Amino acid sequence: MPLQFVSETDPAVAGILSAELARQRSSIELIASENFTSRAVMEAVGSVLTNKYAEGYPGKRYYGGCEKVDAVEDLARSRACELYGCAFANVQPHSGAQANFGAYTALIELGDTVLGMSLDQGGHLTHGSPVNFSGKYYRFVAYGVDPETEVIDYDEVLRIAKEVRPRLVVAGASAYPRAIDFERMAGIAHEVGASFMVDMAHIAGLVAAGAHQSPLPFADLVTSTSHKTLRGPRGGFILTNNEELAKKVDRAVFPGAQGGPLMHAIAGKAVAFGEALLPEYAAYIGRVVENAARLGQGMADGGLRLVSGGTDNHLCLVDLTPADVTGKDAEKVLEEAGLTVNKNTIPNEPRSPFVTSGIRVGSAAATTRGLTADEFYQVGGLIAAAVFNAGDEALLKGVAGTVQAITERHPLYPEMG
Ligand code: DSN
Repeated sequence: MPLQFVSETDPAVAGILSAELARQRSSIELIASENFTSRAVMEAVGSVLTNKYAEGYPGKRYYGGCEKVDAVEDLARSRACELYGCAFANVQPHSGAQANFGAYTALIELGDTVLGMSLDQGGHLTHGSPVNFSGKYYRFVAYGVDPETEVIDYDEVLRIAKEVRPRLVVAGASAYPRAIDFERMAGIAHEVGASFMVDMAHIAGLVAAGAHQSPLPFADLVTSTSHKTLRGPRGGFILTNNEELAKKVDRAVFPGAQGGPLMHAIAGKAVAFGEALLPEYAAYIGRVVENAARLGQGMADGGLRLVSGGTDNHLCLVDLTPADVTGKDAEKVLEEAGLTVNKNTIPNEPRSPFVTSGIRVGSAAATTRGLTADEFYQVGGLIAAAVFNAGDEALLKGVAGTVQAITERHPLYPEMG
């Protein structure tokens, strides 16, 4: 469907929207935190619910006229609970960062000690980075990965936990290609008398489909985004089985951290949770995991090194050292060839986060688009060829041509015109 209204009233914005659709269509999206939502999710997000104020929760609002948005928030909450097998859900956080803000507020006091994975070893900004509220309001102590194996060393996490006696242990990552043993992490937290929280944002789709151990049986609170592997609209949510904590979470999100919820986004979350409950979704996630492995194999066969030697989930972290190119330069070269990735630090990173020695690539979005396992392997080879030959214009032109042919085989949102 073409842009019917905005192209009439605001050609400047319409032009940008059309150009972004063209960009998404003409490139292979490999940013591990992105995906392509269904048109149904987009319809919900672009609906009349954007007009409604609904501070509060279903049945307890500060505004009139909320019965319809109550119904959609109830639907989103109950579907989230069904999907993840838990008792309580708060679907109001505007983002993953807001979800983590709410979870910390519910679990701990300002200044408390928290153990979280360091950003430069695969963690997240909101897990204690000094430039983020988490690092400013709480005393975060970091764990990382073993320098040799590049996977989490749980004995080391326990050692640090015993030393610093945190009030809270946080598990979850944004650039970690391996499965995380949530049961083990919970055991560490409990051994030192700490609460345990999991930020499952990256792997929320894998957990929903049973392709990764669920954190729900082990964590006091689980936070997530809805737009990564889960394939919903942009936004966050918080899950728990603990009724007392659920009440604290509700107060922490509203009025603690946010005002009016984004009811159009909550409607989009309801649609996405409903889609993730279907058998087709589990099949999709199965392909995401297989395709990430094939993508990794293609890059490794092309001479690149995969951090930790491979992947168990939807992403690979790639050490570019063998190609003697920085993450920053690789991101640019690959973008020019139609392959969208992000530069990323690798464990024991010698360069700054603005330069880096690695890239992070994920399979969720291109799997939605329909790329096959063989095409993912081929794309892995193209990445390696491009970064090893970053100055070879003719070769890069060839890579761009192959990328274009793949994108043409898998039209994106063809009905959008
Ligand atoms: N910035 C997101 C990512 O790319 O992983 C996490 O919030």
